[in-house]
Amino acid sequence: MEFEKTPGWLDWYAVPSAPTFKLPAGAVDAHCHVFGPGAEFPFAPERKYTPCDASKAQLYALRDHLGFARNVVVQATCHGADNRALVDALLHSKGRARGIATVKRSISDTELHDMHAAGVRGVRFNFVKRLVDFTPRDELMEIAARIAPLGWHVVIYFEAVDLPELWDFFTSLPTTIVVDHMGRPDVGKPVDGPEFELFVKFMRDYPNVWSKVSCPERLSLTGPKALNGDEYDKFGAYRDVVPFAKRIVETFPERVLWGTDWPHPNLKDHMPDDGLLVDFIPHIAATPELQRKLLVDNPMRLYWPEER
Ligand code: 0GY
Repeated sequence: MEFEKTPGWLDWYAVPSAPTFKLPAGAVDAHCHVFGPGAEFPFAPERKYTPCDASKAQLYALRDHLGFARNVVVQATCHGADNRALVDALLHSKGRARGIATVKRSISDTELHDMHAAGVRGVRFNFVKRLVDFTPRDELMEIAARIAPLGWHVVIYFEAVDLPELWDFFTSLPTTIVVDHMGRPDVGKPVDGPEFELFVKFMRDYPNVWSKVSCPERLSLTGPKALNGDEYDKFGAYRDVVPFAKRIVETFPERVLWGTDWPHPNLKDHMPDDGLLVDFIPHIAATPELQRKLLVDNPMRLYWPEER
């Protein structure tokens, strides 16, 4: 099937720089996606955007280029609850990728077990209104109860302003919870202001809550430009996100994950250089110990516990 990209779509960056920061051995890119290819794995009819293709081979080439050892591939909303592209990527990873799926309550136990065998370890509940239609809470709770016995967890994606309304639902989930991109803080607000404090309280009061400290390119208001105005300067990019991510890494070092978010869906003003994103890591995890927890120990504990 031929698909036409959403007008204004930004394609992923084909020639990322080699990072200056050397990732620790065994590092995991714990948030990335595959898109199609659409001709092989058609995008879902209910999708809110149509992306460019981004195949498993291209994802694994990026993994090797940047120096990662493993990936956690997260079902993108453009594939709805059709997890075939995700499962195919996992099955061709030689055990070096795990997955987060999107499922409906109609999923059978056999399908869940087949996905587990392929490497799926969780489901994603998405509350970002521009990406998905509303799913009733009772359906999500039923899914959470079905996946809990498999040892899976729930990944949640929401925006900071919606946390108060979602609080009761999130805090009643029975599994480990992984929050995408720190719950999308508004980094124009103070890092110790009420909005981000509520997110910190969420992690502090609920030890089953983890966070990805990813996506500076999505959260930043100052963008990739350095203070001196140089585009893609390795020392100035996305500086307004640093205090937020650093605070989470330093307060909850055992419960943080990091990912590239390749191929970066729905960015509007620039496409990041993935090498530059890797060079951002030491700004938010300043010591080798914090870096090892963020990039190796934590994702291994969650996604490959049998190998530790
Ligand atoms: C991300 C962010 C976005 C999109 C999706 O599944 C998706 O479509 O997650 C977004 O548009 O903010 O983490 O990939």
